[in-house]
Amino acid sequence: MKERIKLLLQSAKEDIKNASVSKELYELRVKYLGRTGAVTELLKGMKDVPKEDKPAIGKLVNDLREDIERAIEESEKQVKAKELEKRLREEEIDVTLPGKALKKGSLHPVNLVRNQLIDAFSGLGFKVFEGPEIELDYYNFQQLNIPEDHPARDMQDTFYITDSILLRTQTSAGQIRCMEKDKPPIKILSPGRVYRSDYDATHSPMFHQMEGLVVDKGITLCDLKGVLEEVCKKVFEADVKTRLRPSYFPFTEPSVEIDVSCCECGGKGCSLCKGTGWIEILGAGMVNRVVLENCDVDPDVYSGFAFGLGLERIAMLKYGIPDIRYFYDNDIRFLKQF
Ligand code: FA5
Repeated sequence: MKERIKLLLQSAKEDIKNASVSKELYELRVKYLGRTGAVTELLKGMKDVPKEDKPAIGKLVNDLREDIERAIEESEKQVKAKELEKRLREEEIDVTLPGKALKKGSLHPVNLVRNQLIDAFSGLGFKVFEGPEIELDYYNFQQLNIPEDHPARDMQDTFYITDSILLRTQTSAGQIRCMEKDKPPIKILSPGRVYRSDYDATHSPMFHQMEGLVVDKGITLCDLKGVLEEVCKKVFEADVKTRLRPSYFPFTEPSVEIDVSCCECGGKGCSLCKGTGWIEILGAGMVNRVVLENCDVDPDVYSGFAFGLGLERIAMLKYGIPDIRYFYDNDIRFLKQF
């Protein structure tokens, strides 16, 4: 037994001396001191040791265990110190190297145009007034002089939540909400998302509009033309002209479509303006007397103009984007150009 103990201590010390990483030391601890380890096996053999030798042999086995334990601990200290040193050397950080640049986002082109328009209109005294996207048929159609079964509804088919609640088709609903809340003078802009069952290169089921409404004494179509011409010059960053063409909206009378002179060719005619020199950008008109009356505003005292433009349409013109669907694809190559 004494011989076995001696040999075991020798072999353990040899093994521990050769171990160079913590993992090997852990494995040696299991090999010698674990539940099925060599020292434990030795202890099991104690039952065969003569009774009178048991105290002495028992002490030797205990000493053996303590010696191996101590040897492993000492070796562990050294190995760990070496490992730490190696890691620090390998993971050394050169603080003088340039850092990795963070990728910065940019504003979506629709938001860019929205902000530019708000900026330009704010300079003329307009305040932002936002209405809800889930809207009552009452505000989106009825109060705008579009009763049930009116043919103008066909142009703006939308997504209905119930018979009387829908996803708004136009920010014009905000006109009514604003006039219900405030009395003239009114000068507001109402930007936001609107929905229609449309889908092609220039029409999307969800898009953005910006409504403008001015109601006061003595407002005329000339005010509308002047305001829009001023804003278009700022937003298109060019000396664009505007022209009014007759149109029809149930909530304005007279109604007009507004064209700007083509910012690509300066009005000479090109592929963008389809050779006409003009590009349509919005619908507008003088607020219909019926709409003013619906909102308890006396049409014999007050008059107003309103307009509604598509933000995607303006962004497409300004940045030369050929398909509205690019706005919603979230393709980083497209978005990072703005
Ligand atoms: C209207 O929505 C009226 N509410 C505008 C208005 C306001 C007239 C106030 C008079 C007074 P219209 O349906 O033409 O009008 O839409 C206005 C603009 O929204 C269009 O010129 C176009 O730029 C944009 N637009 C319309 N449908 C879509 C669509 N499906 N996708 C993207 N843009 C669209």
